[in-house]
Amino acid sequence: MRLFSTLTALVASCLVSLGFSEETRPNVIVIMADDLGYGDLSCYGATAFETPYIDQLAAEGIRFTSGYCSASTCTPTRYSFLTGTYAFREKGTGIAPPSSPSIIPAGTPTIASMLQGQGYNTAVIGKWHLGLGGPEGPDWNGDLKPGPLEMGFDHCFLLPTTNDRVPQVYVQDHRVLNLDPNDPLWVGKKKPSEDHPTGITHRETLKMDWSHGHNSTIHNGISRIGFYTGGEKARFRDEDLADKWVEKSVEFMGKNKEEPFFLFFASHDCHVPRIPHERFQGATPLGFRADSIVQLDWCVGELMKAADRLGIAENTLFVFCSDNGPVMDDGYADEALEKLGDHRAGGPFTGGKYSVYEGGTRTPFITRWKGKIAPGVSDEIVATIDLYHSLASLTEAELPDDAAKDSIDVLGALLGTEGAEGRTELVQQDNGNRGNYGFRSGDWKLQRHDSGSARNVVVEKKLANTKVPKFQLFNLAKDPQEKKNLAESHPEKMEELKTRLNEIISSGKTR
Ligand code: NG6
Ligand code: CA
Repeated sequence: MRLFSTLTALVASCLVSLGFSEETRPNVIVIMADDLGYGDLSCYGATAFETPYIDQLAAEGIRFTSGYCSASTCTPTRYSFLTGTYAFREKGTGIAPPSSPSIIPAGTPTIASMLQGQGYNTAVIGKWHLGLGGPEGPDWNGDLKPGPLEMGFDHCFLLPTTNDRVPQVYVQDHRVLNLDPNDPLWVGKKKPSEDHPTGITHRETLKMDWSHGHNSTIHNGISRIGFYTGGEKARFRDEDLADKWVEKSVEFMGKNKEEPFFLFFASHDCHVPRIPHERFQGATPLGFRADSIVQLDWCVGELMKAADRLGIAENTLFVFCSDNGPVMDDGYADEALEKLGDHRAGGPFTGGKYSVYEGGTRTPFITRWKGKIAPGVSDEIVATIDLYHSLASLTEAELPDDAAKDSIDVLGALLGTEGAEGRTELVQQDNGNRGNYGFRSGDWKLQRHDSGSARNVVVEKKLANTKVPKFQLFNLAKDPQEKKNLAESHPEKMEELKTRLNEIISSGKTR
């Protein structure tokens, strides 16, 4: 009898712990697109091409109309997503150069280390662009430390910077993959020899011409930012990146299907140089930019299918987001502008990449957790920076006082819990070194342009700086395009938001 009741208790406790595991320790896959705008998916209104898999994800989950990334360039958004702290609080968090040291110091608490502490197996696969190595920068032929493994990831498989920057090699955990020690990799800022071919000296050999910058070392017929030599066997083809991210991710999911895992799937689509795999080239009438979005959609589909196949779809929370808004000509002549037609990559919003207008940071944002999240559309304000605190809340992790300084627990909004609210306010930034801010408070939006100009205000044009007043005030409910500056007609609102933004910047913390 005693044995029986002990057994019953054991079975019951197993069931409880199974329930616990499913409720509070789902697998988490964060898919971050690169330079994808609010209007770039058919579920967000695009009609010039289709994104059926992401549309399916949205239809089975929640599609947010006020989902944001923290910045309108890549490095500060990724910094804030991982650390839960606004990037403008830390110097050196702007767009990272090819040989940048690790921007996040080893041992910094991150969303990955928090989940690791909760028993998750963690991996980042895809674009990193947060620097590697100590103050001297990356030791490309040695151990690339610190990097993701020193800030909470058990495993990484990376494009070290962004693919328009050298070098075109994969980094697996601490090493450049397939590097032949007899052919060391050299990366530098200056031309290594007089006869080193560049986008300037060998322009006629390029398979895609550059339009600004991007005219240094040539690899795979494309000239890049920065110089490098060697590492021939380690180099990849741009066309194969997306396939590789999927292959490595599906492998990671399969290996870890019995334990909870956290996968940060950092796609490079649709950043320049836009070189989708041959099978996606011409998939749309819009050129390689939209073809790359179709390729991204395929990747998302492969991850969804893998989750189904592995039987983990009901125990996996998918989050789909972007790292900044759209841009057309970002340095290569890929006809993104010429073939754009009526497509509006920023959706109804003004501005895109590099800008603090809504188009710079208001981007696609989708959550799906089959059987847990009731499908729908949400107008709650949520941001990539909030995933840290929200997932800590989900997995019942304690946040150290000095970590995740600006991450707000919006778990209820992310899961669509009845009555749950998102953020009440959010700071948007551009690249961090220009000192331009957007500040959304409810339906109000303050723009503060310390630099005196706004970049790329109309995303359908070539990049340019437009002079704007230092402060502008808009009512997003009535004027989502931020066209009617209410600074003069609403001086009190203006002062209130200016004061609050100052307070947020100087207080060092909003959590
Ligand atoms: C800019 C590059 C742009 C892009 C961007 C970073 C030039 C002229 N422009 O400096 O092409 O690489 O940096 O993009 O070099 S991000 O999405 O990774 O932030
Ligand atoms: Ca980006």
